[in-house]
Amino acid sequence: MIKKIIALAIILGISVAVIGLSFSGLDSEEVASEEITSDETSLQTEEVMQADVIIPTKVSRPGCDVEDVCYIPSKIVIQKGDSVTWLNEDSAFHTVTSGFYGEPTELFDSGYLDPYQYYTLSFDEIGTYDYYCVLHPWMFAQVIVE
Ligand SMILES: [Cu+2]
Repeated sequence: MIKKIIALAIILGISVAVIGLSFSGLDSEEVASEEITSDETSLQTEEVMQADVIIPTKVSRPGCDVEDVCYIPSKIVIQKGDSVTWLNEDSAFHTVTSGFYGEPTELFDSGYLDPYQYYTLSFDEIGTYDYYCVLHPWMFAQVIVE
C-alpha cells in the first residue's frame, strides 16, 4: 500500500514536471515572437530615419525657393564615399537631377519620384553637385562632398 502511494506520488510529480515544462515552452515561444515583432518595428523606424534630404509638401508651387526649403537641407555636406538618400514627402512627383534647370549635367537623375519614394546615390568624388527638379524650375539644392 505504501509502495503504491509512493509510486503514485512519483507519477504525479513527473506529470506536474512535464506540464510545467510544456508551459515554460509556450512562454519562451511567446517571448520569441514578441522579439521578432519589435525587430520589425525598429527596421521600419530605421528606414524612415535613413532619409538625409526631404522633399517637403507643397514645393510644386513656387515659393519654397524664397526660404531655400525646396529640398531640406538645401545644402548637405558628406564625406567622399558616403551616400545621400532623398525622400519625397510631397503628394506630387519630383526629381533629383544633376545640374541646373535647362542645363542638366547628366551625372545623375532620379526620374520621377512618387510620393514617399526614396532615391539613394553614393558620391565617390569630392566636389559640389548642384541638382534640381525637372518639373519645378524653382527647386534646386546642393550636395557637397568633402
Ligand atoms: Cu519638383
